[in-house]
Formats: sequence, structure tokens, C-alpha cells
Amino acid sequence: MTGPITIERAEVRVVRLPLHKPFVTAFGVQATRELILLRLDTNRGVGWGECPTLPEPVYTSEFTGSACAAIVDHLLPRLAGPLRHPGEVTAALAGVKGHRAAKSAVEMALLDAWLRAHDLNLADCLGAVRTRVPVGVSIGIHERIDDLLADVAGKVEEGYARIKLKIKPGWDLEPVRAVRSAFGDSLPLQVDANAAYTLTDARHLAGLDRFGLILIEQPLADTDLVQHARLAARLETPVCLDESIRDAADAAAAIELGACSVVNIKPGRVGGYLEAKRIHDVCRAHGVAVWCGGLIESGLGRAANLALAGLPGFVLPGDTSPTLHYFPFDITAPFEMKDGQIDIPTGPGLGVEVNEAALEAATVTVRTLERD
Ligand code: NPG
Repeated sequence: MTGPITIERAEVRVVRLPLHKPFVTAFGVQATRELILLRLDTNRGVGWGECPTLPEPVYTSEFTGSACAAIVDHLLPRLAGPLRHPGEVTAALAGVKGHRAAKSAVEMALLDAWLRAHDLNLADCLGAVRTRVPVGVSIGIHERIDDLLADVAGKVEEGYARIKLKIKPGWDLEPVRAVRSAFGDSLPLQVDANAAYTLTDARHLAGLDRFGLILIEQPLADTDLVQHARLAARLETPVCLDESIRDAADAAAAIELGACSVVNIKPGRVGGYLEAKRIHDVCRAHGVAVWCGGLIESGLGRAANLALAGLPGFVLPGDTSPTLHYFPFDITAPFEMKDGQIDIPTGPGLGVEVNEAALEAATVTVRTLERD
């Protein structure tokens, strides 16, 4: 079915998924995972989007409340007319500054509806070159080294293709040293600082060089591109940027400055899957490795992230662990990891279906908007 796509009804739903255990990072403790799910009913059928903000503006400036308001008051009103293709969403929303996670949810829902109407799959549409992707896992900050080692042992046993340790000042060299000495040098290992250091910590961070890490992710503040370039020149460990990269222009600037040699791409952080692909393209053209990050998405976001991770420049395992690693239940069917890999969904659109009973069980609030 071809022809323009028009939004007829929108449902903005805040859901809360329980976590098996709190997720601890340098920016705080998440005891549950609150997400915004967006259902768009269009003249071409239904599409689902996910906005992976946190309840507070501690990872980026967005949060649940700001994203709901952005979607309802500023983004959907700009999409009242017909669109020929979801690729037109970026231009239609360009007048709204920032609010990238909110924009990503809207674009994702329109992509899902449009792809389903054309019986196309997201991975094929983005240009994926593989049918399955290697999967890494992110391990939060622990209070005790023994607990960390037990956690890592479980993940190694499950067969993850790489382990990422969250670090912060006071929890960095020692946990990495302990993991290396317990699991050996061949364990694919990287660390994520979530912007917790400053350039004055350069000498301390160089202490990580002897552990043969794949990379150190976002050691300094998101706006510190020049400082990251200085740090990168002083470390052997490759510097990867996450929070600093909001779009393809940021990626180009970071590469030009020598601020990173690896980029973590999270569609929810950069305004959607199409901008994520543009960042991939810029990095690939410059020989800069990328990998797919995670924001503890539900199965909807995870399915779309797996599709993105199938692109050729994604040469490192992503934070795409099966959602049941985090949640006792999910709103889509669970993903299965085999030999450290997950199959990219192949169905139309995002390739997964929403389980209505699970969705209702997780729902905190729903706001419905009808076209006048
Ligand atoms: O598997 O999705 C995952 C978690 C990966 O560690 C991860 N994400 O800082 O990168 C991060 C962190 C995060 C999670 C950030 C939730 C914000 C919200």
C-alpha cells in the first residue's frame, strides 16, 4: 500500500517495568525502568515507538515529564499533515531544538507503521548486512568486589560476547584489576564512566592502560570535546564517546578533533534510527568503529536496536542484552541469546508485536489524542 501517511490518533503511555535488581551508575540508581511508549494509529495502520528517557534529567537533559510534554505539545502538532515517507520527520521537527529522545519515539512509531504498510523490515530498510549480532552486557557498580566477580562470572557463563563495567571515581582501577585477574586477559572487557571524570584525572585513568581494555566510554563531561581529545592523546585505551554525540555533526566534529576513536550510537540519544544511521555513515567513512548502546529499552526499542546493529560499521558487540536480563517480564516476546548472539527480528516494521496484557500490567498513565 503506497501513498501518504497521516496520524489519526496517538496514545502516549508511561510504563514502569520492574528490574530484577537496581541498576547503579555514576549518575544514580534506577530501581525500576520507566519508559514512554507511543502508539500511533495512522491511515496506513498502527506503529509503535519508545522514548527511553529516565524520570530525572541525570543522563541527558531530557526526562519522562519533558519528553511527554514535547511529544504532546510540540512534536505531534507538527506532524498533523500527511507525510510521504518517515524520512520527512526530521525536517518536520527541525524547528524544535533538542528533545532527541522524544523525537526518536515519534520517528520510530511512524517508521514502524510505514514499514508495516509496505511489508518491509527495519533492518533491511536501514541496510543491515547480518542476520544476527554479537551481544555485550553492561554491569552496574557494585558495593563489593566479590559481588562484582560473581555477577561477571554469571555473564561469562551465559556466553556474552563482551563485558562492560560501569566505573566512577573510587570504583575504577580496582574492579578492573580484579576482573582481569579472575577471568584473564582474553575476556573482551570495556568500561563506561558516564562523564564522571575531569581532565585532571588523566594520569589516574592512564592506570587502566595496562588492562588491555577495548575502550573507555565517555570519561569526561558531554561538552568536553577538546578535553576528550587531550585525554585521548594521553591514553593507550581507545576513547569512545556516548553522551557527547547528539547527531552526525557532533560525530564529525569529535573525529576531526581526535576526541574519540570509537562511537557508541543510541538512537534514543540522537533523535532516532535515521540519525543513528547517519552517524554510522560518518564514522564508517572515517574508519571509526561504532557499536550500539542501550538505554534499558523494552523489547520494542531492543528490536529496533538489533536492526541498527546489523549495519556494516557496527564492528563491536552492542549493549543489546535480552530484555529479560533486566526485567522479570517484557511487553514483547523475549529475545533469545545463543552463542553470545541474538537474531535480528525479520518481521515487518520493528519485527516484534506488543503483548497487550503485559502492556496494561506495566502502564502507569495513558494520554490519548484524537485528530479533530
Ligand atoms: O543494556 O541497555 C542496556 C544498558 C546499557 O549501561 C547501559 N546503559 O549509561 O550507557 C549507559 C546506560 C544507561 C541506561 C543510560 C539507562 C541511561 C539509561
